[in-house]
Parts: sequence; structure tokens; C-alpha cells
Amino acid sequence: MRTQVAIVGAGPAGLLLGALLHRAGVANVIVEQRSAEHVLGRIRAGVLEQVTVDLLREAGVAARLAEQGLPHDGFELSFDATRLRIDLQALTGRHVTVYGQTEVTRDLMAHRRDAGLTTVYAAEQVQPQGCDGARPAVTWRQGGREHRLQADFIAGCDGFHGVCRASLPAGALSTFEKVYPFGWLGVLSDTPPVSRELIYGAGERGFTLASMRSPTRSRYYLQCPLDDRLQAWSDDAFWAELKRRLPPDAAAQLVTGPSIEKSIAPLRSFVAEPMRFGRLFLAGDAAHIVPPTGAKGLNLAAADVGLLARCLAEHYGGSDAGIDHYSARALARVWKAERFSWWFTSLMHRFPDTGAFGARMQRAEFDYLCSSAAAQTALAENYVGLPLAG
Ligand code: RFL
Ligand code: PHB
Repeated sequence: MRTQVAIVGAGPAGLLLGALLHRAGVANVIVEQRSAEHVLGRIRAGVLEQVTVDLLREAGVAARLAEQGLPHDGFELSFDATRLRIDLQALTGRHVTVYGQTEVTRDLMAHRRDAGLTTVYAAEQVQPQGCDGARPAVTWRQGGREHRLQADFIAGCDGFHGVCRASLPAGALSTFEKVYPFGWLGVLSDTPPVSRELIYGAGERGFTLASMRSPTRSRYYLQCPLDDRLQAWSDDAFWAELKRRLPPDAAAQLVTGPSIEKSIAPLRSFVAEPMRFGRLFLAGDAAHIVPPTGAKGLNLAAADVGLLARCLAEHYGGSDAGIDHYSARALARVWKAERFSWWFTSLMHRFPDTGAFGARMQRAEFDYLCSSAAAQTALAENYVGLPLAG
């Protein structure tokens, strides 16, 4: 098989890249190791920046998003007993859209199917080959046979645990990493959200986030120790702990019900540089991870592939200036989102090892936010998303 761009991974980065390339007339094939059902079963992001919404629209996959996405003009911070609303609209003139990653993925899959584009699911032993030469390829096994996809370029959109970054020679990349000493326990339930807007809460018992997917579906998170086992968290235990951590007026609104999904995610900051090796480009979680506090992971993945699609289209139009600058341009934005996600995580969580001084610093930071329009604007402009690299 032969194509122009071989995409490894059918998460949001790979699927959106495929849609944008198709729009630009660039042929592409996606090779994914899991089944389509498995990919759709992952419950992750919920908040889209305008940049992401615009890219989905450009790709022609925003019809359901336009209908069902919930525009949010602000969100709340709760710090011990103090509340602060961040008015995104007033501070930046912009908003974010609540629409689940699962739905984004579903829309992109349907679009790909309707356009007749090839996606190979359940591919085993996927391997990029010859990335530093002129004829790269992706190989995999399926049905007891070896398959080979020849391409001009490979896009590594295969997430943090993918094969593309891992297959590069030692020394090709520099990596930067911070692992946080806690995780997020998440629950999805068909119950109405406690509040119209998201609430990010910090307190004695640890961080909590009240989010949503729709007016009838809630998504909640609790900061938990890294060694907590999922089996130890019954639904009842989760709701009881959430009630303790939410601000009292929100706790009073809490409607509980059976969890549809429950999972624990570790928190990590990670960047691999550069995001290009020969004819292989890395995009999304394959190149960088942020802790979820700033709601940036999916949005960064979308921004990367928005840029990469443009650069590859320029290549086929006769100019390599774009692909030569892809890594530097993408990383400039990635590091700003890394900084914001680290800062917001540091402000809102209980750290087991920073002591009373660390707690006072968090309190001072929150008090400063409450009293400073400049500080609130800095938070708001990062949350709605920085402009795409030019
Ligand atoms: P994905 O989604 O991990 O997709 C990668 C795909 O590659 C496949 N793959 C392979 N395919 C072939 N061969 C191999 N060897 C392969 N290895 C892996 C995988 O099966 C998968 O299908 O990466 P992508 O596309 O870069 O997308 C990134 C986002 O999924 C991620 O950044 C976000 O989910 C992060 N995130 C959030 N981001 C936001 O922007 N806003 C949020 O509100 C938000 N909340 C979250 C989050 C992530 C969370 N978790 C669970 C980590 C909340 C949580 C709890
Ligand atoms: C979510 O709804 O899953 C969500 C929302 C905001 C975040 C992280 C996750 O910062």
C-alpha cells in the first residue's frame, strides 16, 4: 500500500490530522493498534478552546458540535471557603466549549468513514521504518500477515505510550519530565451537573473538579494518592468524598447515581524535543503531556496537527519552509501550555511534600488572583487558549 502521509494512531490528533490533510487534498492512511470501540470507550477531555473548534470546523466535522457543544463564558475557583469566578468573556472576549473528546472522536470517525478514507484498526506490532531516509514506511501485522504502508511522511500521533517516539535512536530527542505525587480519580454519571459552570476546588482534603458533558451528564474528579486502587472506590465512597470537597452550595445540589465510567489517571508534565526526526513528525500526546488541570491536552494535540497539516500541504504546494519550522513553532506554544498547566496544578492541589510554607504560598497566590484583574486576565487568556503559531 502507498500513500502520501502515514498516520500512526487514531486518537483525536491522528483523526483530525487525517481530516485536515484530506481537506487539503493530501492522501493519508491511519494505522491504529486498538479497535474502534476501544478508542471510543476512553473517557478523557471535556473542554475545547476556540482554536480547536475552528480546526474542527475547517475540517468539516463541527455540525454536531455546533448543535450540542455548551459555550462556557466562565468558571469558578473555590479555595477553602473563598470563591472566585473567572469571567472568561469579560476578561478575554472569548469562551470555551464543553464537548467531550469521545464525541469529537465519534464525529471524526464518522467523517472519515463517509469520506471513504482508510483506517486500519486492530493493527499489531505497528512499526515506523526508515524515518531518516527518503522512503519511510509503517509496517504491522494483521490476520497472520505482514503489511507495509509506504509513504512520503509519517505522523506519530500515537499518544504517550506509542511506538513512534520510542523507536527513535537514542540521543535523537531531549526529554523533560515532572511526575506529580498524586492522581485524578474520575467518575462519569448520568446525573445533572452541580453547577452551570465548571468548579475547580482546592481544600484541606485535596483538589476536586466538577465538570460536565451535557445538562444531564456529569464528570467529576478527585485528587487521590498515586497508590489508590480503583476497586477501593465504590460509587458511594466517591460521592461521599466529593460532597465533602465541593463548596457547600454546590454540594447541596449534588445528585448521585451509578457511575458509567471510573478511572484513575496519573498526573505528568512531559516534553520531547524536537518534534521532527527526518520524515517523522510527532504530534499530540506522543510529543508532550500536561496534567489535566488546565484542560490543555486535547487542545494542544489539535493545535499541533492544525499546524502540521498546513506545513504538509505547503510541502505538496512546493515549499518546505513550513515543515522545516514545524517543531520550533509547535514547541513554542507547547511550552506555554506546559507552564500554565503546571502553574494551575501547583496552585490547586495538596502537595504531600511542600509543607506549611507551600500551603501559604498557594493561599497568597489565590488571594493575589482575587485582588488582581491582571492576574485573572493571565489565567483567563491561557485557559481560553493562546493564539496558534503564525
Ligand atoms: P491519544 O488520545 O492517546 O491517541 C493516541 C492513539 O494512538 C494509538 N496507539 C497506537 N497506534 C498504533 N500503534 C501503536 N504502537 C500505538 N500506540 C498507541 C492509541 O491506541 C490511541 O488511539 O493521543 P492524542 O490523539 O495525541 O490526543 C491527546 C488527548 O487524548 C489528551 O491530550 C487529552 O485526553 C488530555 N486530557 C484533556 N485535554 C484537554 O484538552 N481538555 C481536557 O479537559 C482534558 N481532560 C485529559 C483530560 C486526559 C485525561 N486522562 C485520562 C489522561 C482528563 C483526563 C482524565
Ligand atoms: C473534563 O470535563 O473531563 C475536564 C474538564 C476540565 C479539565 C479537565 C477535565 O481541566
